[in-house]
Amino acid sequence: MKYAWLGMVVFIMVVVGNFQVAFAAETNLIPNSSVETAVGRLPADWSHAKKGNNISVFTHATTGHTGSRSLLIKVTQYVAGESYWSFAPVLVTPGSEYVYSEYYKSTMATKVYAKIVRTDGSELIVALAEPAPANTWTKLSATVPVPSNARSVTIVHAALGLGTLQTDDFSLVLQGVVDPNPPIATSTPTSTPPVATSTPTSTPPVVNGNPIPNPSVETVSANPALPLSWRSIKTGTNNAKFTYLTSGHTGGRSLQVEIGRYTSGVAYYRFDPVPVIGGKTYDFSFYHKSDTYAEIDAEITLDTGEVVYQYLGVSFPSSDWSRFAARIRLPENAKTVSIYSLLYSKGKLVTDDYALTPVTVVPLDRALVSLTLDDFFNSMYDTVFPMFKSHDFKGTMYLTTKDLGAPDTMSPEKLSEMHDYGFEVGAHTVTHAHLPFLTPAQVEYELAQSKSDISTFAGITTRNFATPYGEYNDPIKQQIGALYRSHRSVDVGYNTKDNFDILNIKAMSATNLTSPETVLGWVDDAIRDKAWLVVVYHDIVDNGGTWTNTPAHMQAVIDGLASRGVPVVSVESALNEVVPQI
Ligand SMILES: [Ca+2]
Ligand SMILES: [Zn+2]
Repeated sequence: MKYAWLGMVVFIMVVVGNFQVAFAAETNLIPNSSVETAVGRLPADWSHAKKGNNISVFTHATTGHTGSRSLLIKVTQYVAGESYWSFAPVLVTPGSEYVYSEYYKSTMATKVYAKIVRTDGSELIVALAEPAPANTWTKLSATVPVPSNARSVTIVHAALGLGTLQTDDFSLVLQGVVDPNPPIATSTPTSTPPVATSTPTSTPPVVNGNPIPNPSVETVSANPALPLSWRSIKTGTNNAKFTYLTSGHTGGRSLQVEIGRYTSGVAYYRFDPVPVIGGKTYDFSFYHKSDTYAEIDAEITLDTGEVVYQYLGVSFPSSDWSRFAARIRLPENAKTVSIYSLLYSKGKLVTDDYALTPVTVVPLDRALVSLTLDDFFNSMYDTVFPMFKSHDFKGTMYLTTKDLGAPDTMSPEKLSEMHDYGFEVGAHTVTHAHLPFLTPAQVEYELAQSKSDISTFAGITTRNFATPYGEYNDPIKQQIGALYRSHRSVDVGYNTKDNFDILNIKAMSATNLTSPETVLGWVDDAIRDKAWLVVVYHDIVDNGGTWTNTPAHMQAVIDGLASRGVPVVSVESALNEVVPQI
């Protein structure tokens, strides 16, 4: 739903010289190469994989470059890692060279590499390309050097950020047999630097331990249209306008990016990269006013000179100043970082008061886990309740109240039975609205009416709230705070003493691709760090969509929690334990 692509891509070219073309066999080795053949919900001979902290949805799509099927990856939350489809590895001629090609469309940074398994079973990764995003079917070709000890190969086109990647019509054809003593493959990184409208002349001093230069943009550079140590950047086709405003969140200056016509690309201000400590966790924040979404990304330069990007989240529209905050764990060999908020649609974004500070995680007295269930489903009573009861676990349901009392849904008696047992009932608006787009009065209605709906329906008083889609801003947080004890967002993370915000409880969201092992991995992280883990679930059914999990998944998570002996409590109970520690 929300994504952008990065205009700057570092291309790595693997060059192998001096090969000798022996045979030009035309056989395409890739099985089911146009992915037209399906086995159930999956393409025959293909599998998908997800690594790292992201939520990726894999689909055997019913449109294609040719034929009527293709492979689709949609990344809906991204912190780190990659996701990809790959064909079952094929045997290759050792000491040879193949040509790989495919058609793709993508809206995010991606990379293509060969995974070669050697005769001794070890694996070799060969980078092939970092193709630019493309909104129409685009052909990609790369040469795949196959060493003399190779046995099999598969090719991976990996999604590396928020957005979609669609691929089709794959081909892998033997090109020739390489000279038995080829020169060593060389990697030549060549970067395309963004176009800067000016180059700042000197670096202002560090303010209060915050390494971001000129963080409140009060110091003007030699170019009066830009603050010292900042640049404005625009990529793609749009009419982004950059304005160095003479008003601010603090002081008298701030930065405005405005796009009136938008086809593609991004627009943003960025501060000159600052030195950081590799492997360290930092908190990043800034203040913004905006009428649309902006994506926050970190650009990290490693000691190898390589540049990597990390997604930090989305800032939601806010007519008043609102604070965006995110936590970032840097790679071990990170050297410098710059972080920016990308405008990637029509709209206006004003920012000010940037801060980056090293984090020391301060543990709670003990780990806690809260399983929360959003929206309103019969499975809450029919499926989840018995599982919780068998281990005396308690949880929290955040109900969207327009569905309360609909035919064939949970009765007031059943809801009361869960509540009497200790299942917390929280609110989740009346209509599941995108709150940042509503007027304060409309927000007030969604907050207050859902509370009174639950009271009317089952006589239950709600104390805690979760925003639909996790969309909020500071004024909405204040409105929530006036009516509720807490707000659960879907900002990714765990809750510890150092980052605890009762009006922004961080959470980990489960989709139908989240395995019980992944959830229990989050639990183990929370136990290790003595953190409060909040997991977001929706409907618990078999054969559901993205935002569902199976009863078997839930049972495995419950069993895993029971065997770990970690307390599984409602949000309200967790707050009762955590708040006095803060
Ligand atoms: Ca300022
Ligand atoms: Zn919801």
